[in-house]
Amino acid sequence: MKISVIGAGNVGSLAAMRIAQEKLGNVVLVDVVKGMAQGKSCDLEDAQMLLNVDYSIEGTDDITKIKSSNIVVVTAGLARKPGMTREELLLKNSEILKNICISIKNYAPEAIVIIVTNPLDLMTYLALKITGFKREKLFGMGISLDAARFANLISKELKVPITEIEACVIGSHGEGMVPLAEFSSVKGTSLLKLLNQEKIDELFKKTVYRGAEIVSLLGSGSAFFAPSAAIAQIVKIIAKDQKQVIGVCASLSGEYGIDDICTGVPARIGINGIEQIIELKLSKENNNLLIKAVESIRSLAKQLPL
Ligand code: A3D
Repeated sequence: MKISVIGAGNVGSLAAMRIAQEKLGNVVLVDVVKGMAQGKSCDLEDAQMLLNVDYSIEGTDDITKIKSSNIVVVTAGLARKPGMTREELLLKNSEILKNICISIKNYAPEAIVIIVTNPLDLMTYLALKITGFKREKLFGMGISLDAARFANLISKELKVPITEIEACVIGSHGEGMVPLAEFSSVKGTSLLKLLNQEKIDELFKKTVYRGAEIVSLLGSGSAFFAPSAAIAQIVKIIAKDQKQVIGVCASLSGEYGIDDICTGVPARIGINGIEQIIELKLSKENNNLLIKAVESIRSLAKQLPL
């Protein structure tokens, strides 16, 4: 299996490392900056003996090397600066993504594409429109990271191992995300039975602003350890055809009463990409929050260079 990662910055290079070390396929790491992807790939190759793992990784500044990839992950673009919202990245990253999508269409037309560049819901929508790929084959990573952040906060609050937690988040990868207490649980017991509403609301808020908290602590750049782990998880589900249900940013066609917009929903993923979008039975309140998030994505989508 050939897996290309476009963008060899913090998220892309760590994702490439995780994918290579898990032996999910032969990795090609691409960056527009001359020497960067090559340098990082040489460094990653050198780690093989120390880790006692054999893997294949090649770095390049030539995007045509993504030719015939089975999976392409797009992490190219600017990251958020302190105080900057993901939406402010919209115009700059739209231009970067547009050119990359044209290359993917030309050189890797059969690939399953995972978009990571922010603002995620809008970049996934733009990539679908530019490539013309089916929604099954092109979707975004974002909401599974948000669920992992929610799980971490639940684990710390209840002092239970993270492995006992199911956490569910839908909606936009941004301030319009909707953490769902009724679909989150510890060892099968609903979060609603374990925490009062005030505590749950506090965890929701912390989850929504977790990315911004990390951006402000780092001082420059945004999170990369958990995002790269979330990318590697999705790549693994596809490469191993695990048919696992996970949150992804997908184009909706009537599900949840929403049409022609991308946002985070649970989906069953396998070797061919999205196999099924799962429609959760949402409370009226959460349904309204989802619709509100989608309206905001739809209004920003008007600014996309389409
Ligand atoms: P950073 O470390 O700046 O890396 C971005 C890389 O993209 C740089 O090395 C650039 O040289 C490269 N690049 C720019 N244009 C091109 C191009 N045309 N072709 C190839 N490479 C190019 O940022 P990062 O790795 O921290 O973040 C990358 C993107 O992912 C940003 O848009 C972040 O906002 C986003 N991100 C999303 C999530 C989600 O959960 C969705 C999480 C973390 C970061």
